[in-house]
Amino acid sequence: MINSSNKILFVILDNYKFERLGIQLLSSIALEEGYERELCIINSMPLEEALKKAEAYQPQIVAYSAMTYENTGVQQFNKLLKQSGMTFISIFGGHHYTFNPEEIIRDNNIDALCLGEGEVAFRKFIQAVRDEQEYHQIEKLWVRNGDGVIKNPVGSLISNLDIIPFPDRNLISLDLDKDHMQGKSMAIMFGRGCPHKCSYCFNTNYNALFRDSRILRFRSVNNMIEELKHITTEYDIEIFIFYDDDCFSYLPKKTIKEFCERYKKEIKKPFVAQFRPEKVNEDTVVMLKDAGLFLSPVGVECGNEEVADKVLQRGRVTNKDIIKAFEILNKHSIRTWAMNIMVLPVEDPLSVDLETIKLNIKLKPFWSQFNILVPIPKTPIWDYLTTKGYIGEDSLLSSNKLPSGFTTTTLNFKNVKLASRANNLHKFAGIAVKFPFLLPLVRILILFPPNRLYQYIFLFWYGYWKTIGSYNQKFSLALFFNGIKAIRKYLRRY
Ligand code: B12
Ligand code: SF4
Repeated sequence: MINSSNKILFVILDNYKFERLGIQLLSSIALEEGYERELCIINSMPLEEALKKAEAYQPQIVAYSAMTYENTGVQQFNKLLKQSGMTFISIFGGHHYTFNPEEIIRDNNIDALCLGEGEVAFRKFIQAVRDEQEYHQIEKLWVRNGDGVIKNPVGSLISNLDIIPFPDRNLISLDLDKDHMQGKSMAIMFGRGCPHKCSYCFNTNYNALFRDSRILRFRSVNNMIEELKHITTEYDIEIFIFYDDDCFSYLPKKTIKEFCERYKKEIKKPFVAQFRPEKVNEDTVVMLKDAGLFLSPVGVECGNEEVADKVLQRGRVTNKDIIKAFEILNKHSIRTWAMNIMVLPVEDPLSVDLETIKLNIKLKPFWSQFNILVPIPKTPIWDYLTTKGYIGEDSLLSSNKLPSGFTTTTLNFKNVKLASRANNLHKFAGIAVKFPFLLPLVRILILFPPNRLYQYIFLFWYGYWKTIGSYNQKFSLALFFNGIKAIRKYLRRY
């Protein structure tokens, strides 16, 4: 017997001091449908306390959202809640469940899971639960039914994004002064979907799953401005961050112009937006800069064109395109943030990484971020890695450990020495781009075994740029100690 408390508990493993627009949107829908709602962030407290918090709330529905490497944690939490004798319906959603439903639904503690965008399905689901109706025949949901599972079709993507309510930004309480890494900022999205097929990204398979839908979709300028205004009246915000992978790369110029004119008049806040390098064009940059664009992350990824094309499947983008993109952005004094992937599955990852660093030096970016490749199951690169023997079929998932793009590679390289040096190089890559004269010294430092000192150097450098460096946040002792605490927690966990 399920309780009828009309309460939904949203559960995530961590929020990494960022917003999570997915559940924030679902939370708005819950409120619209007359539910009370609460959030539990499992890793923000001892497990016992998190379980007690959930039990005390007595939810009718527990809604979990997770990325692949968070799934073990939330699945385990749900199992413990079910074992405690609480009566609730559990529903899971997010990219991991979209791509792995067969494996996930084997867990009897999971009552339903959602494939793809949740807004419509979740609304129908909670309406049915509230009204004590059947909830087994809803598009996008796989629902447990006695001993069996009803697998409804995935349906299509939402074509009109303006029908989606604004995210419930009170769900995740972000202390905008202390807790937020990039100052008083909030995330927002202009659109959804990406037409590219990078091998390490979810989009290739996502787009195949929804091949009959329009992939690239945008909200109207009116709808965007309305939400931005709503945020600025409700919160003390200094910066907006567009989460979109590449919205201004694909929005028609006319729409960008209309948006910039209104943003400049009605919102007037600095903002961050990212680009695909080959899509950076000067007219657009000028309009955006005038409206408030001050920082642009751009995917550089790999300096070796052949590896970028064959292994990362970056599409038609050359080093020449990348150099041109940075020239334009630098010329207009936009802070450029080059994003790169290191320790790639090639015979000599060290040489490729050195090529990437050298390309970055040419770009003169404001700062360069380097991540070690974290492979995601059900992406093209995952298949490549298993076929070529870089990973076992489910070795990373069964290890119950979060692989990290900041520490060491999870891949098995034939030449262990080269891989270890590439791991070391990653720790100094950002510094070498900013101070190229240090590159010869770095080449010597990487010959030593990987160690904690190198790791700390990386995390301090990364932490600096992620907070004070790029976003111009004011330095404070609270921020500094918060940072140290985060680094210690991070190193303990991995
Ligand atoms: C912003 C972002 C982040 C932020 C915030 C995380 C977050 N989840 O919001 C930060 C920077 C923290 C982050 C970190 C990482 N990220 Co990230 N991130 C994104 C990004 C660009 C946008 C997420 C977003 O807000 N989307 C918009 C919202 C509306 O969509 P959504 O969250 O998917 O939610 C919808 C549905 O999935 C569904 N849904 C979601 N939850 C639920 C729950 C229920 C109950 C239901 C019914 C439905 C449902 O309904 C929602 C509304 O339609 C996505 C790519 C993308 N375009 O989605 C990658 C993405 C989620 N990240 C990804 C990865 C891999 C990572 C990292 C592991 C990267 C790394 N190498 O370190 C780290 C993980 C953290 C860590 N361990 O360090 C992958 C996840 C793939 C997977 N299989 O899980 C994605 C898909 C990108 C990719 N490379 O393919 N990320
Ligand atoms: S361009 Fe970005 S979002 Fe698009 S497929 Fe490549 S990595 Fe994914």
